[in-house]
Parts: sequence; C-alpha cells; structure tokens
Amino acid sequence: MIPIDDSPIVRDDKSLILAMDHGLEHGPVDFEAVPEKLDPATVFETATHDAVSAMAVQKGIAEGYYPSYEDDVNLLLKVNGTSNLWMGEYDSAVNCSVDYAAEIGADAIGFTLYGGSNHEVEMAEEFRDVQEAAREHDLPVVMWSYPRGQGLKNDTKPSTISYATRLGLELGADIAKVKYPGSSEAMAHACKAAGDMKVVMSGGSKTSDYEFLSTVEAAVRAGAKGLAVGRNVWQRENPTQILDALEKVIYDEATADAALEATQ
Ligand code: FBP
Repeated sequence: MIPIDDSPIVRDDKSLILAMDHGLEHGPVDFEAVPEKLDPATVFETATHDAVSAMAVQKGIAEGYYPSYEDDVNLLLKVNGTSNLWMGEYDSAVNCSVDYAAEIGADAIGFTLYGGSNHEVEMAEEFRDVQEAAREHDLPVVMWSYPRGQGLKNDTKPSTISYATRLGLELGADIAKVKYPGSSEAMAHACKAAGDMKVVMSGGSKTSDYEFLSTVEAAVRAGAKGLAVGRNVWQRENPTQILDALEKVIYDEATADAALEATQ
C-alpha cells in the first residue's frame, strides 16, 4: 500500500480536487449560468492549473476526455453516483469497477457513502469491495462522506460531520470529503475524529470570493488537508483567478485577505 502522501493526488500534505460529476448528480442545470462548461474539455483545461492535484469525474467523462489530459491532470475516478432524477432514499449506483478505473489510468478512486441512509449497510459493503480492490491496485480512496437520509434533518451539524470523518477512518478511506460544519471549532473536532486520515472540505454552491476563501481558510486552520470543489471554481467567470487564490490559502496557508490581495 503506497502511503497517501506519496500519491500524485497529494501535494505537500494537501489536495485540491476539482470535481465535475455534477452532470450526473445534479443534472445539466448546474451549467445553465456557464453553458460553455457543458463541454467537459473546458473543465479539464481548468484542472491543468498547478493548484489542482486531481480531477474527479465519472467513467464516461474519463473515457472520453481524460486521454487528452493524462499528462497534465491526475484522474480521480468516482466509481459510484446517482442522478437527481432518483426520488428514493439516498443511495448511489456503483457505475465502474476499480479494475476498469485502473485500466483507464485512474490515480485514485472516489466513492460516496450516505451514512444514515436506509441503504447504508449495502453501501458500506460496496465500499468494502471498492476499498480492497483499490488497495490491490495501490490506488488511494477518497470517500465523499455525506450522512443523509430519513433520520437526518441537518447534514452539516457538527456531530454529524465528526461522525462522517470517523466513518471514513473506520472503513479505510485515505481521504474523507465532508461538508463544512459551520465553524472552525467543529471542523477541528471533525479532523480529530478522523485520526490520521486526511479530511478535505466540500465546496458547495457558488458564493462570493471572500466568503468562499475565508471558509477554506478556516477549514485549513482547523486541520483540513484541502478542498474538493466543483461549482465554486468552474461556475466562476475566471476559474484561474480563484485557483491562484486557493493555491495560496491551501498550500501556503495564507489568509483569504492576503490571497485575494495577491491575486486580484
Ligand atoms: P461542489 O463543490 O460543487 O459542491 O461539488 C462537490 C460535490 O461533492 C460533487 O462531487 C457532487 O456532484 C456534488 O458536490 C454533490 O452535491 P450535493 O450532494 O450536496 O448536492
């Protein structure tokens, strides 16, 4: 098993994962304000920025577009995912095997676990297969750890986010991606609950430059090892500018103010 710090998706102990699985998870509606981004190649271009340590996509996008970017982008293949058309209890179909992900050049595997869903047991069993297959290929596993379901009214409650990071550690993820629990203290507890596993913050819907960068700053100060982000980067008019700022906040641990001043 390769230490996670030696993986190409980690740079100086941190990661910045650019996610673009939204066409599946949310549908084309996420691209309405930026219709040119419906072409996945435009987001792969963004992922060639030095700050981006991996791009997270589903199998079909990887097959079609990754071959043109394999020298410049590290591939995180998300092996499960479900559309917004599905109206049942939270669940996620396993759409790609780890063997096939490795064959098409994945540097890491991504998997969503909805702890608390009525389907948690099957999802955890699917994760077991994925995690063990990933170990055989020496591929790190990033868990989208999103507690959700009938019994969970608030999916960003501090105790829920600490439980989410702990689930990642207990089940053998290398990195858990969680939503920001609302304060630096709560994020610090969630990072502690993760033991030696890395925690990255989930981007969320698009906010102002300052609001977004200051939340990332608070998460990094609390011990998060970076960010997995989609809309807050590629829904912007100038994704390069926000990536320049994120590079400073994540890797240099600069403040949001300093990063904005240096990049705008
Ligand atoms: P964002 O930064 O745009 O929130 O993307 C991160 C991500 O985890 C994507 O990988 C995924 O498609 C989306 O969020 C799922 O968001 P949600 O389940 O909260 O609607």
